Amino acid sequence: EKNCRVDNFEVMKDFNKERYAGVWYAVAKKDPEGLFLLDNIAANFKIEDNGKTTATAKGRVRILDKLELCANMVGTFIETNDPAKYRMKYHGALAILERGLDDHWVVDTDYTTYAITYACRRRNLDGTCRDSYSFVFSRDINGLPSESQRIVRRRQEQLCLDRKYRVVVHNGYCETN
Ligand code: AZE
Repeated sequence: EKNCRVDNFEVMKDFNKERYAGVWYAVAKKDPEGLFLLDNIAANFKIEDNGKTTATAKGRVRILDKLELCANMVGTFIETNDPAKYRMKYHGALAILERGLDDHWVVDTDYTTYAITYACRRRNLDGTCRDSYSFVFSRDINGLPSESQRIVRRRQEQLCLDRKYRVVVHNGYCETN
């Protein structure tokens, strides 16, 4: 029987943050409740000289009901006992943008092609997730090869999020806005 308790979700074994660094393009996402990055989402992970991970992320957002812009977000990563499970503090370069503290779990990656990340913001009393988001990242803005898609599909099922993802469009919006 399927176990959808968040504490039982498997994450990347022997996660290597150095190999994970660099640019990742979101090619699919499962949205949380409320405001979120819409499309044209790219993240750049860096390991600072002190060993701490930071990331910048861009993405199109709609705020104040009708204002569309490209959000420049900054995240700092707090390590936990599990190297693949971070707490991510984030904020927007503009004060009107969101800020918050989310989980950032690297569920699986081969470092060179694909990655899948997961964040549960609110849990139900039975330990399942009430409000989550998840990204499928690709090193290639044009998407994932079918071998990686197969792996990602299996991980999405293990996160109890199968069929909850939408494709993330890249049309250059955040290169120019
Ligand atoms: C992530 C990649 C690593 C850095 C960051 C990420 C998350 C960003 C958000 C942004 C939300 C913005 C909103 C603006 C109105 C995981 C993509 C910072 C969650 C809703």
